[in-house]
Amino acid sequence: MARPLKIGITCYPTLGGSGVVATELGKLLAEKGHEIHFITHSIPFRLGKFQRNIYYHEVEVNNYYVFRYPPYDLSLASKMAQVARMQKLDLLHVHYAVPHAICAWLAKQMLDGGIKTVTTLHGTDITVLAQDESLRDLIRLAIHQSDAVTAVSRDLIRETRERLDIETPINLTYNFVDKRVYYPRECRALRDEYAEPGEKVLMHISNFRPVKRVGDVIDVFARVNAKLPSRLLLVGEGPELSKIQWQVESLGLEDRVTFLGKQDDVAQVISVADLLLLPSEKESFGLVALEAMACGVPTIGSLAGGIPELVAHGTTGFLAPVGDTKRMAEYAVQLLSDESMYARFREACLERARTTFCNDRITAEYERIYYRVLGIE
Ligand code: GMT
Repeated sequence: MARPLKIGITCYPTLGGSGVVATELGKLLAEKGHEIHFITHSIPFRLGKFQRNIYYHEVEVNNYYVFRYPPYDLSLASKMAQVARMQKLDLLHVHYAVPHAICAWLAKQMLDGGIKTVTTLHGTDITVLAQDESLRDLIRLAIHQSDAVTAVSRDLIRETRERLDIETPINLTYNFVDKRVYYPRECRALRDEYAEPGEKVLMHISNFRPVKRVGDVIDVFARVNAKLPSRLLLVGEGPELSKIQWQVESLGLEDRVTFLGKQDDVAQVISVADLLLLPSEKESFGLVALEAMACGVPTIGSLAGGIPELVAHGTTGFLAPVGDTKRMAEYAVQLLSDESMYARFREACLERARTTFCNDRITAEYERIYYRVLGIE
C-alpha cells in the first residue's frame, strides 16, 4: 500500500444511511492504517467503541448575539481548516454536497488550496435540494470545486447530470456493509416472540418520511396476510408514524403488526425477517435493502432510483412500479410460497452482498480515489 493517509470525514452524524456509510468507511480505513478525523457536530452514532486511528472533532456553533441564526456552516468550515492544519490532513471526504462540500471548499480557501476534497453524493442533496432554485447554483459550485465526486448509484449520477447540467466526472461508488457485522444471525428465540411457527415475517425499516411510502408497506402486508398468515415488523420512527398506526388500526391489523421503534442492532433485527419491503417513491441506493441482502433476506420493492441496481429483480428480490402494491404483494406471496425459490433467492442475496457490495472492494475504491486526487500512485 502507498503511504497511510490522514483523512477528515464530515457527514450527518446522527441519522440516515449516509451517516452510517461515512462512519463505517472511516472505521474500515482506520483498520487499514489510515488516520481518520471525524469533523461533525456530534459523535457519529455508529462509531461505537474506541478504535485506534480514529479521532473526533466536535463542531461548536458560535452563538454570538448579533447572529439571528447561529452559522453552523461557517463554524464547520473553520473547524475543517483548523483540524486540517493542526493534524496535517491530506484530504477532506465529505458526505452530502450541502453544506458539507461547500464548507470543505471554504476550508480549502482558508488553507490556500493546501488540501484536497472528495464529495460523496447520497441522494436527497440532488433529488430534493437541487430542485430548489436558491440552492442549485450552490450545489453545482460544490460539485465543481471538489477534487473528486462520487455517487452511490448510476441513477444518482444520471439525475445529478440532468438536474444540474454538469459534465464533471462522477465516480460510481456503491454503498457497502461490513460482512463481519451483516450476516444471517441466529434468531430463532427472537422470531418466536413475534410470530407463530408457520407464519411469515415481513419487515420495513426506515425514517418514516413520506418518500418511503410506508402506507404502501401496510397495503402490501394486508394483501400478503390475506393469503399467507404473516406478521409485519416496523422498525424506525418519523413523521408518518402516527398516520401509519391509524392505518394499521383501521384495517384491524393491530395484532399482526408490531412497531419496534428505532433499533441499533439492525443485522440482528433483519435476520428475523423473511422479506424486506421497500416501496419508496425515491431511493438513490436503499442501504437497508443491502443490509437485508447481506443477512440473506430478499427485498420486495419499487422500481425507483437506484433500487434496481441493488436488488436484482427475479434473483435477490422483486421490483414493481412505485405504488403498485398489488404486484408487490403477488411477488411476495409467490416467493414466500415456494421453498426452493426462496432458498435460491437467499443464496443469491448472500453471494451478491459478498461480491458486488463487499466492504473490502468499496473501501479499496475510495482509497484509489484518494490516492488519485493526491497524485500518489
Ligand atoms: O432519505 C433517507 O433515507 C436518508 C438519506 C441519508 O441521508 O442517509 O438516504 C440517502 O442516502 C443513503 C445512503 O447513501 C441511501 O441509501 C438512500 O437511498 C438515500 N435516500 C434517498 O435517496 C431518499
